[in-house]
Formats: sequence, C-alpha cells, structure tokens
Amino acid sequence: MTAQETMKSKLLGKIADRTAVTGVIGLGYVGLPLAMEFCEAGFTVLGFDVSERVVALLMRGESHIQDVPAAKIAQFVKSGRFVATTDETKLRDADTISIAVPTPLAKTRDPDMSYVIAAAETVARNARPGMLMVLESTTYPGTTRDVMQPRLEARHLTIGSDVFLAFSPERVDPGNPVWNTKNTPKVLGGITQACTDVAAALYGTCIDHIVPVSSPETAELVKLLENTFRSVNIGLANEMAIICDHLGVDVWEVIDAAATKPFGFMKFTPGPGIGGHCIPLDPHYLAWKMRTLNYKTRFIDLASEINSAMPDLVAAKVALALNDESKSVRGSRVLVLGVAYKRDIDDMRESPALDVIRLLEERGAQVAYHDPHVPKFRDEEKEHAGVALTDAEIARADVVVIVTDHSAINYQHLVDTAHLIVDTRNALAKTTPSKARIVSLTPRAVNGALPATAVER
Ligand code: SAJ
Repeated sequence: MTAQETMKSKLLGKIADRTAVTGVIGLGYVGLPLAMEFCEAGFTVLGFDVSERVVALLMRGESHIQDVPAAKIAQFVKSGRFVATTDETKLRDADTISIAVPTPLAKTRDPDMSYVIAAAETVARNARPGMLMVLESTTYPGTTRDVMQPRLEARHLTIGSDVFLAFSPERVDPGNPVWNTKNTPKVLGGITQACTDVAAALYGTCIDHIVPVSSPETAELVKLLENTFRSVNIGLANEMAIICDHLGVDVWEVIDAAATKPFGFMKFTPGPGIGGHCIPLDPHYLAWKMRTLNYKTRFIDLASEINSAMPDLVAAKVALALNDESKSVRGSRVLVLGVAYKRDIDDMRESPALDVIRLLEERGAQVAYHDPHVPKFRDEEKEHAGVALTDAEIARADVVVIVTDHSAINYQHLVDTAHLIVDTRNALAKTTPSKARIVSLTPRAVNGALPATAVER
C-alpha cells in the first residue's frame, strides 16, 4: 500500500470507528448545527470560534442559534463530546476540519474574503499530515484551490496524500421546519478523488444523502447556481410587477394563476426587494469572479439591478398613495409593518425594510415600525425601537406600509382600523374590504373583478 493509501485508509478507519476528532471552525448558524450532527454521529467534536462570547456561552450549555436547542449543547458539553475553544492550537488534535465562516460583501460589492483567508491561515498553522479540510462557506469558484491549497502546500503538505481538501456548500435554511443539516443532500467535491472519498465518508456518517461531484469548483458553482437561480427568478417576479403596474393588471392574480401549471413553472413573488445573507450576496461572488475573466454576468447584474430598485418603487408608491389624499410624504406619519428580511423570522440582514425606511425618512416622513420578531434594531446611523401595534398607533398613521408579511399580524383588524395601507407582499389578499384604502404594487383584482384601470379590451 502506498503512503497516500495508508494515510487515506488510516483516516477512513478513524472516521468509521468514530475515533476521529472532528473540528468545526465558525460556530454560527452553519457550523454549530454541523458540530451537533457530528456529536450525534458519535464523534468527539472540537468547535473553534474567534468569539470569546460565543465559546463561553456554548461551554455553559447555552445556544445562540435558533435551530440548536441549548439542551443538546449542554448534553454534549457535559459528556465531553463537544468542546468549544478560541485556542487555535487545539485544532492540531483534529483529524477533520470543516470551515463555516462568513463570506460577506465589501462596501464595493466585491467579495470580502477576510474570514476565509483568516480561517485558511489558522488551519495551515495547525495542519498536520492525515487531516481532512472541508471549506463550506459560500464563495467564488476556485477559492478552495486558490486560497486553501497553497497555504497547505506552503507547509509541505501534499493535497491528496498528506492531507485531503474539499469544498462542500452549506445549505442551511434557518428556521426551516422540514429541511435541516441531516436531511438536506450534501454536495461535495475534492481536489483529488481521495479527497472526495474521505469527505464523503465523513459527511456520510451524519447526513442522509451525499452528492459527490468531480471538483471543488463544481461544488462551489452548485451553491452559486442555487442562489443565483433564486435571485434571477425573484428579479423576474419583480419586473412582472412593474409590467403589470403599467398594464393595470394584478400581478398576484397573474402569478397565482400561472402557478396552477403543474409542470414547467416555479412560483416566485414580487416584493419590496430582497434581503438575507445569501440571495443578495452570493450571486455577486460569481459576478466578481467572472469580471476577473472579462465576462459580464448579465442575468446576475440585471436581477440585482431590478431587485435593489424595489425599495425605491415602494417609496414612490407610498408617496403616490399619500398624494391621492392630498398629503405630502414630508410630515406624514408612516407605520412600517414588518422589517425582518422575510416572514416569520427575526433576521434583519440586508433587509429591504432598511432601505424603505431610509428613503421615506429622506423624503421627510416620520417613520415608525412594528415587527413582532424585531423589537429593536440598529442601522448604520441609529437605533430603531419598534412600536406596539395598537389601534391608536394604526389610526395615527397617515399610511401603513406592509414590508414583511409576518403570520402573527391580524390583517383583517388592520384593514378594519387603518386609513390607508400600502401592501408590498399581498398580505391583505384574504381580507374583506373594510375601512382602509389599500394600495398594492399593482392594481388589485378584488373578488375576481378586473381593476377599473385594466387595459381596454
Ligand atoms: N423573496 C421574494 N420573492 C420570492 C422569494 C423570496 O421577494 O419569491 C425575498 C425574501 O423576502 C427575502 C429574499 O428574497 O427578502 C431571500 O429570500 P429566500 O426565500 O431566498 O430566503 P433566504 O435568503 O433565507 O435563502 C435561503 C437560502 N438557503 C441557503 O442558501 C442554504 C436559499 O438557498 C433557500 O432556497 C431559501 O433560504 C429558502 O428556500 O428558504
């Protein structure tokens, strides 16, 4: 047996009998659930994070991630199965290291690779023969080969024989009641076949369905295709809203009817723009990479252009709605309803509500917000505190703007109480007409009747 085969078979053996120590760098919404799955699979797990606060709370058996119960952490900390640390030298004891650190965009909308580079250097400083490293952070194609591999080779470690290196995209959807780390298929691609084999063996111990692909670039692109697909189709839905507004047609009725097609169609809906830490960001990693190769990724750029223009369109709708009441935006009181980036969560990252609020304040509106999941938040300038959704608060608003359609809101009571509502999410579709005048992104087909402004037949 060659040296490579020996190293590979030794590591495969330690994975099979669970004596391998599995390391996870980055104990956030991706890394912590993964660490828990490794614990459940019977491994001793070493979690590394740069945050003293996170490491301390985890070692107290507490959880900072909504999908990871504190009891599970406490159980594995107590049994010694899970240890969190900020001491990178402890990584030398790990046989495998999965890296799940952030990959944000810089202000220039270019990739901010600082976290990945820091993690790569941490791994390289503590790497030893026999280790498997798997990068999970969403990034541009080529990162594993161009950022991870050279740093390991600089330590005289040959990929595929001394150490094993792969990419495996994270597919964590926080709060998803159906899909979790264990039951979501896991794509992975290694620098060499041996790298792919070892990565597949590791993840196969705790994830139901493994999808090996032929290279890290393939795996990196799989993730980018998944989220670019969403961004482009959301952009199409938003452009359809603009088209329907010009034509005097209810875009929601069009989409709902199109969605009755049992094949060849997938429903996406227009809205006030796109938020979150994935969809607004991930496609820009691919666009950036392709710019370095002098290729312009037109679909990505156009979708981004349309999606990021939606907050302006919403602000214009609000201004028009107030104008129809002979009111100016300046001096009007606006109540924004729902600020999280999507329904029924508390995450504010890249939320379009931030842009809508800023645009309305810039036009002189007095903006308050209510969000049952977000009692307060800080933007670049100041802290915002939510207001209670009382009848008095609704009544004193010149206009209520539904930006995020949380399920917890009583929308019928809202239309019974408010004077004027701008609905950017079709949240009021099932309400019966009442006191409030309702303005949508497009004219609303109420009770099946075409809006008065429908195109002349
Ligand atoms: N949005 C629309 N119209 C749509 C769908 C979404 O305007 O038809 C908006 C949302 O309101 C939100 C943004 O786009 O502001 C992103 O929404 P999302 O449903 O894509 O949710 P995310 O950002 O949480 O995306 C995550 C991604 N998961 C991973 O990357 C692992 C994405 O791949 C998932 O498909 C998505 O969750 C999901 O399906 O929940």
